[in-house]
Amino acid sequence: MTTSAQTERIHKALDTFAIELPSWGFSNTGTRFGKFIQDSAATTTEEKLADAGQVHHFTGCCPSVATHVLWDFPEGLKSTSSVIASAAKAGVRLGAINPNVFQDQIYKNGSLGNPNTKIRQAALDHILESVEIGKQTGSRDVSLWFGDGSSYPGSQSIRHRKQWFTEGLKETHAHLSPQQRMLVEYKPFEPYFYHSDLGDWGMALVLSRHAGPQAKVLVDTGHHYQAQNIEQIVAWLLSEDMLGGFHFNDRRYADDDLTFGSIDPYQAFRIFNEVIGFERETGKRADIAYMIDQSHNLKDKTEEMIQTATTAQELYSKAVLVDHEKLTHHQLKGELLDAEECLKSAFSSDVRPAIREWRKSKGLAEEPLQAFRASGYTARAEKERGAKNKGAVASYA
Ligand code: PSV
Ligand code: MN
Repeated sequence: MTTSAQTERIHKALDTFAIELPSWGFSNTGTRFGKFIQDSAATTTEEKLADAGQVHHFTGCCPSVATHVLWDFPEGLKSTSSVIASAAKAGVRLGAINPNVFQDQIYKNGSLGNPNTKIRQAALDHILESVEIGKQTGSRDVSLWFGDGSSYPGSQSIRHRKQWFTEGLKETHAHLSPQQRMLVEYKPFEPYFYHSDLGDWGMALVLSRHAGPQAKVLVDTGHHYQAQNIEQIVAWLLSEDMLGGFHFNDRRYADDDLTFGSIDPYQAFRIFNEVIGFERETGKRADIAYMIDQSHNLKDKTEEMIQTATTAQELYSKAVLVDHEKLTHHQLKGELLDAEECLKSAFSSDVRPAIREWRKSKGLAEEPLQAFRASGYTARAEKERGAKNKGAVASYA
């Protein structure tokens, strides 16, 4: 149990803690070996937003949804008003807009890093259309991930591609409204396996700085090598005012898209601890978009998002309990063991009763997952969408 002062601290923190859902986490997706179809999975953008609305309805902490332009705005800018209407109907707003410059056939050798000028231009046109979509949806962030890279040494000029990326991202920045930001995401490998143009946070940082002041780095927790210290990257980006957002998920081998906090919850806690420590020390709120980037093939999708959002609330609440004054004192005195224990005691606190109380005070169910299950939503979705999803299997086979 937490003390009443601790409970109060958690409640205050939860009042402002929001985490964005990915639209792509609600439809049937798979691995390159196949898909396991769920009858209740969303089959349209409207259904994806409706499911996201359920997650927000039961957790109270997921008011916005990130979309992927190619998957959610099939007619680009022309689709905007209908997607906005579907979001409003579902009780959520549209969050980060994600252009897709990795899927079309033309992108075999990359997008903004492609040696072919025309393909670079096609990628830029799509990104600029996404910027315009963002203006219409009132989304603050255009979230950029590039699959660009190469799989064979010598097959591409790493330096030329860096230059082309610099130019493309500068041009993108020039089209942002003063309210917009562009978030630049990095990933060490996949879909290419020799070099990735934006392979790590240093590359994303350099390119963001060249692009302009509204460009910030996005840290996807799954996009690191096995032993990398992610909280250190977070601390450095924060101190440079260059951290724009997170894509939360967990990983064991590569970019596994496992449930956030399911493999290494202590790491997720340490990441939150860096953010909260920074905020307390500077007295200002870190301007960060917390987003989930997971797409589950095995667990029920809506249930899984509820599980992820509530896990994030728990890990964030634990980090809120770190006594930073005490921690700094131990650090300055060189009291290593006490400093470490200070972190560990916050991590091992049971924050669940305090979170349940917070939910009660907001008129939410104390156990969102149970309440969602009891609502019968999944059974209704199975009935309404089952045939469409089964049809998709037939066409897939
Ligand atoms: C790429 O692995 C990534 O993390 C990017 O954020 C994409 O937008 C997302 O996954 C979905 O493909
Ligand atoms: Mn991501």
